[in-house]
Amino acid sequence: MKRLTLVMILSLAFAGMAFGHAGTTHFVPTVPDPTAMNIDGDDADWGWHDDDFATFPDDIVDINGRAPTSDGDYSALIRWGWTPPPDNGIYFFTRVFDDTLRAADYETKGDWWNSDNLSHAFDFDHGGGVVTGNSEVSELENGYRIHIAPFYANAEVGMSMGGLAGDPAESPHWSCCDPWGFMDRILLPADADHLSANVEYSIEYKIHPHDVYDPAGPDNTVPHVNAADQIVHLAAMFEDGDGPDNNNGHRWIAAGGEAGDVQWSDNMVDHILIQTVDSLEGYPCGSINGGNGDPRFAEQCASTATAVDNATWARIKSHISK
Ligand SMILES: [Ca+2]
Ligand SMILES: [Ca+2]
Ligand SMILES: [Ca+2]
Ligand SMILES: [Ca+2]
Repeated sequence: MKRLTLVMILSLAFAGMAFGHAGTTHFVPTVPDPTAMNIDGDDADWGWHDDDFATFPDDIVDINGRAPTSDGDYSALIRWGWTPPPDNGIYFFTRVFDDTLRAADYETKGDWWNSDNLSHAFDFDHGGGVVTGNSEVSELENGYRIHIAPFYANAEVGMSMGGLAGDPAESPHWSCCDPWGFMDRILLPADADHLSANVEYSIEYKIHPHDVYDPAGPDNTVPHVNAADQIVHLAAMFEDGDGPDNNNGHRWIAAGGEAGDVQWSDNMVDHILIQTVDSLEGYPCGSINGGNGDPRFAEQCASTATAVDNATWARIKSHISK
C-alpha cells in the first residue's frame, strides 16, 4: 500500500517525464546535508532517508528465482541517496544478514567476485550497453562496476573496480578511493572469518559518478553530473556463497531487477534522482570521512554554504495524507 501510494505521488510529480525502460523504477532522494554524512558503515546519519525509498529484506530475491536455502540464508536492506554538484555524490547504505560468510578470496581484490561480495554496476547516463570491460575496455564507455567485500584485509581501500580490461592485477583502480570514492563497513561479530555462521554486516559508501570511465585516470573520464529528475541505471547484486567451494551461490537483488544486470546496463533497474529538499542551490561540499565534494567541481564549493532544509518531501507527504 505504501509503495503504491509512492508510485501515485511520483507519477503525478513527474507527469510528462520520459520514463526509461520497462520494469521496476526506484526513486532516490536527495541527501539533505552532505556535511553530516559520516562514511563509517553506520546508519546513524541516515535518519533523513524515508523508508518509502528503501528496499527491505522482503523485496530482496534471488536473481535466478531460486529459493533461499534456509530462513537465515540472506537478507539485505538498501538505501540510496544523491547530491547535486559540487558534492555530486552517490550515497549508499546496506545492512546484511548472512547465515555463512564466505571470505576465502579476500586478500586479492581482483578475486573478490569469488566470495561474498556486493557487486554494483552503473550506467549513469542511461545509455545502455555492456559494462563488463572484461575483454573490451571500450565497454567502459557505457558504464562500469565495483565490488565491495564485507571482509577485507586493508580497510583503507575498501572497493575493487571490477572487470576492467587488461588490468585485473591492478585492481582497485583510481576511482575506488579518495578523493573519488569512500567506503567503510562494520562486520559483526568483529572476529568473523571465512565460513563464520550468522554474520551481520553493513556497508556505506559515497562515490563521484562517471559517464565514461577511463581506468587510466580521471583526465579522459567524463563526469556524470547529478541533477533532479535524471533516470540513471543502477544495479546492486549481493553474491552469497555459503560453502567452502565456490560458487554457484545465490545472487540477491532488489525485486524487479533482471538477470545480467551487472553485465548489461539495459537490464539494470531505472533509478530516478528526485529532489526531496527545498533547494538544490548553494549545496555544501563534502561529508565526514567522505572528502570535500567532487574534485571536478571543487572551485564551486562555497565556504559559506550551509546545509539545506529537508522539508520538501515531508510537505509532499503531508499534502497527500490530507
Ligand atoms: Ca554513516
Ligand atoms: Ca547465505
Ligand atoms: Ca552509459
Ligand atoms: Ca554467504
